[in-house]
Amino acid sequence: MGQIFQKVKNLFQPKKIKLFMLGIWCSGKTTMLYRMKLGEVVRTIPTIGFNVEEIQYNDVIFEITEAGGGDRIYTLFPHYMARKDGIILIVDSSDLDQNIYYKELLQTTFRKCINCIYLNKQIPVLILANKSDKCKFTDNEILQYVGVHNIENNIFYKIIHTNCISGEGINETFEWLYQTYTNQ
Ligand SMILES: Nc1nc2c(ncn2[C@@H]2O[C@H](COP(=O)(O)OP(=O)(O)OP(=O)(O)O)[C@@H](O)[C@H]2O)c(=O)[nH]1
Ligand SMILES: [Mg+2]
Repeated sequence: MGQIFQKVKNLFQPKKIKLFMLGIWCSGKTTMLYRMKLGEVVRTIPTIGFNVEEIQYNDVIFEITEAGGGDRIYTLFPHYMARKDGIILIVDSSDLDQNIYYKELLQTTFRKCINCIYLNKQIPVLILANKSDKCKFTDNEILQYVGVHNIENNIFYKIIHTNCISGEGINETFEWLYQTYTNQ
């Protein structure tokens, strides 16, 4: 009886999807998180550690974990992937840092995070080409930069241009996430 009651209760509860937000410092992760949560632009300081927010869109709750961009905690990120359903990867499309150390760190962390998500299917990855108001790179350059070619078989991805200040791309972001996680 208790089990049946639980199952019926679950039917009426919003589905919860857990996402990890990855990106180098200053790419706009915190700004994006609160733009999505509050619909407004907040003043940010560099994130030390993590921000976690639940954001409801239609009948789905997205729990988004934003991780600070300091390079010393990158090695921790794969350990947070076990119960995640996908990744939002944010890139500052106005400034792809060509420093080889940081580029490789991002690519390696991205690859490791994907390898640590245990889903029996290709992992959804939403790549946000943020700061589209100052974008200087093509989609191909952005995909090369994040190293999509290293893990192409393990993921299915979409690239969306976003501007946290004007709100461009935010609706498309929600719609893609919603369609991706409800059509499965
Ligand atoms: N022009 C422009 N600036 C943006 C946009 N999104 C964020 N910013 C600015 O980028 C700066 C860094 O934003 P944060 O959200 O703090 O970046 P972060 O990725 O969380 O940084 P860390 O926590 O240090 O890793 C802030 O000054 C934001 O106002 C955007 O779409 N366009
Ligand atoms: Mg931050």
